[in-house]
Amino acid sequence: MKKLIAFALFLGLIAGGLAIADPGPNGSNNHGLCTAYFNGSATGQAHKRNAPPFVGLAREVGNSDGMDNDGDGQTDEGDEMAGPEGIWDWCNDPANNPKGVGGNPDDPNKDGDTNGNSGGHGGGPKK
Ligand SMILES: [Ca+2]
Ligand SMILES: [Ca+2]
Ligand SMILES: [Ca+2]
Repeated sequence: MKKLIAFALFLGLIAGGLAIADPGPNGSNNHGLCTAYFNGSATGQAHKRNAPPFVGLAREVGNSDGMDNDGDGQTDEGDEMAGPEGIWDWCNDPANNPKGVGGNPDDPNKDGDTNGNSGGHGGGPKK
């Protein structure tokens, strides 16, 4: 219960900062979003990922990752959402999140393929 309350407060902090239209990463909250996304129980993570700030994060990543996330033949066309692996990569890119993912995050790339959408990009970090 304490965790739930803490999480609700945390979400409130995020939402309070950008109550208007487009929740999601805005530069100043990238670290908090990334940290919250990858911490907590599996159930908790699944729940919070439906919350607007995290949906916004998935959209932001999905529409800027150069991949056809929804498999419709167009890339980054505006309605794509990235899965945890893509978001993990984004959150670990210093250009997006210099502080990295805080807490004790679960690396989706090390825990098997949990969402089945990683076909085609399993080659590890590119650079
Ligand atoms: Ca994309
Ligand atoms: Ca697409
Ligand atoms: Ca599409």
